[in-house]
Amino acid sequence: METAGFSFELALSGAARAGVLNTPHAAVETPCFMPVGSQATVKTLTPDELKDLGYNLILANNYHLYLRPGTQVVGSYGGIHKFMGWNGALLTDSGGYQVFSLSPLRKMSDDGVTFRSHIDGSEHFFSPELAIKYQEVFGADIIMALDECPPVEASREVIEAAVERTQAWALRCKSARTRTDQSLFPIVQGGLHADLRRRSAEGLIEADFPGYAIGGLAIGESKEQTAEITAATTEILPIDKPRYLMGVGSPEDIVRGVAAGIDMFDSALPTRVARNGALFTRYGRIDIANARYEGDKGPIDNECGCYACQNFSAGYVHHLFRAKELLAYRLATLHNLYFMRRLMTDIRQSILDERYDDFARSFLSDYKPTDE
Ligand code: PRF
Ligand code: ZN
Repeated sequence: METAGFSFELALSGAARAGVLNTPHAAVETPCFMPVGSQATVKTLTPDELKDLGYNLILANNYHLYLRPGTQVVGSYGGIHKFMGWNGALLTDSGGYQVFSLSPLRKMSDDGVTFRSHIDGSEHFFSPELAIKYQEVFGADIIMALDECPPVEASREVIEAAVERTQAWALRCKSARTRTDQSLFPIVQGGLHADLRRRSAEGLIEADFPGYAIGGLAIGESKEQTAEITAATTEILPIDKPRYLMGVGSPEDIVRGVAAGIDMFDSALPTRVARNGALFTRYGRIDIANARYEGDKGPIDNECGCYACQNFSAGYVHHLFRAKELLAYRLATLHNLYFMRRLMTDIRQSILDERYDDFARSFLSDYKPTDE
């Protein structure tokens, strides 16, 4: 099925790629980072603030919104866009991964997955068909196939079975579609096994989708393993379709992911760590709650143009965190999302200027990662 209003144009493509992802609600410059708004809100910010930061594609989640407020409720508003007052582009994750990471109990079969709500313990069932049905009600521009994401340390047999099931489910998701204005991306699984990644990718490519996601990474393996498997997978994926690395990530992981040919990223990390007082700078994260910022008259980051850095001192933001004032979380989120947006703009420009290798080398030598 062709998707109305959707196309991907590559402006420049070596290993690292710069392009534009056209969706019904926005033309998105890639590589892009998508802020996470699982509950139909990017925590602490309004849609206007996200737009002002330069974002026009954000993520929401089928699992969370199906459980609360419920598919019917969101549907009664006409979908997530209208429900949350967001007129940019939207992507919903299918919920496969959240069932694994959040549900206290689940039972997988070829039919689908039975799970318990992490909110009230009630029992629910997702099949590939239902995951599509709910995502069609939610109305995102890009929707994801239901997948099985086993733990990275699972046996080869378990991961191989997940690859087969994820493949079968992707085909069922494709057949279950009734809307023509949403693009469906399937998800490559296969753990850390290069041959299973290849089998997964080749099977999905055979079925021809408008874009491909890489799942099952950034779930506890080393950063070297993430980079290696990502590169081994993008090598197989078609050049002219967008590639989305799910749940990545940190600034340094994104810089490496772009080098491996990734176009789209999402992660709750920048917004989550912001609410813990961890603020990004070119040299790594600072902990604004640290005593050293008490009374500091300078900005959080003197290279930053964000609202927080332009209007407040580091010492004031430190005080807000110490006092657990709500403005602390807003200012920190504004700062980290500004940083991510700026990072993606710099990445894209350096690809267009054909100097991405230099950019990545210089960024990675300045930026001191924090473990998390
Ligand atoms: N599958 C889905 N969503 C995801 C993942 C996955 O494997 C990951 C793994 N990093 C993040 N989000 N459906
Ligand atoms: Zn700032």
